[in-house]
Amino acid sequence: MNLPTLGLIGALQSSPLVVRHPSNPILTSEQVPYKPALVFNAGVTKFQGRYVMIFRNDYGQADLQALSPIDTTNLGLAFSDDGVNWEVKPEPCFNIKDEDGEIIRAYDPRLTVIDGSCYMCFAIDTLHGIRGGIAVTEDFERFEVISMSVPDNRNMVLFPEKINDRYVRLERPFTIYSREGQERFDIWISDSADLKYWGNSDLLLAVEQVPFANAKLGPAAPPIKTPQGWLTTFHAVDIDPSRGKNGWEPSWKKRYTAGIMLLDLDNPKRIVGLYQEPLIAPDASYEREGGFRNHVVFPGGMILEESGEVKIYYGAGDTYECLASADVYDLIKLCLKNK
Ligand code: BMA
Repeated sequence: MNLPTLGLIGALQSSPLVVRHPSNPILTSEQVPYKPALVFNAGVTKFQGRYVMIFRNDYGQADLQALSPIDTTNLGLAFSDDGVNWEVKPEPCFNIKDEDGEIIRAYDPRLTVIDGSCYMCFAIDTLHGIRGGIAVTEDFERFEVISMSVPDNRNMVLFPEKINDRYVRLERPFTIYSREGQERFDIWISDSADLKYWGNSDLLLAVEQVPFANAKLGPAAPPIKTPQGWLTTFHAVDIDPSRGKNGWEPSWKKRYTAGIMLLDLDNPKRIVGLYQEPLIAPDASYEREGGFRNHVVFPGGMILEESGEVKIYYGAGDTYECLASADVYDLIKLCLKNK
């Protein structure tokens, strides 16, 4: 059987059930006390009574007014009492050891609290490929790296508790040769007894199953538990060759949207429902224009509040960190809409 050819996607809009925060962007480079920076793609969770954020902070000769290279990346640390107003710590966190000079940078963190410890999944560019890592911290000063995948893999997220006595993660390997050199990347699911050795891997969601993608998918924020299932976002990418210049780069033909799906509580390899349209499409001004890469929304954190509000944190245009909210039952209804 051959995979279908995927066509152009056309105009997309966010669901009206998602409300962007009026203070967006909620974190920008101006709030960061170190290098000139792009601030985006943060992992966010609640830990020991406070909101904590680890954000990606690209820097170099970066200048929002000019087309200039971004040399490298820090992971910045910020805390908040309300999830909206953030205090950035004076120094970046997570300076990963690099005894053999292999590591280029760590980026796109995702945070999950399991049994009272905070786990961070991250992507890491190395001289020999892109790897997905998992580290654990109690204080955001010391991190212990517990697991590193083989290349190429990234966008790992952990479920917040064991399921049938196994830790579970979503991940996104990059299968270039078998996909005829195209970016046709899917979401996979694996489990582990100890968070270090991963296996029982299966395809969870293929790009052909998502009507608003024609290129690649990836896990977005770590899943949250609801009575109806694990609610989880993913990013979906479509390419349109006519897009041309679209941000700082000479040519950027991709659009990143956020989708949402519900996975079975006992068997998260089963998709209970998938909303057939994007949950968030890049339609706010700060997602569409003026950024490093325009038309990008990239969620990395999702928090379920006691009120039923779901806070969704996302990078916008690879330049800012933003926040949108929705009601948890509205999100579940979207996932179950065509059932
Ligand atoms: C992906 C990753 C993300 C980034 C996105 C859009 O491949 O690099 O960090 O936000 O592209 O540029």
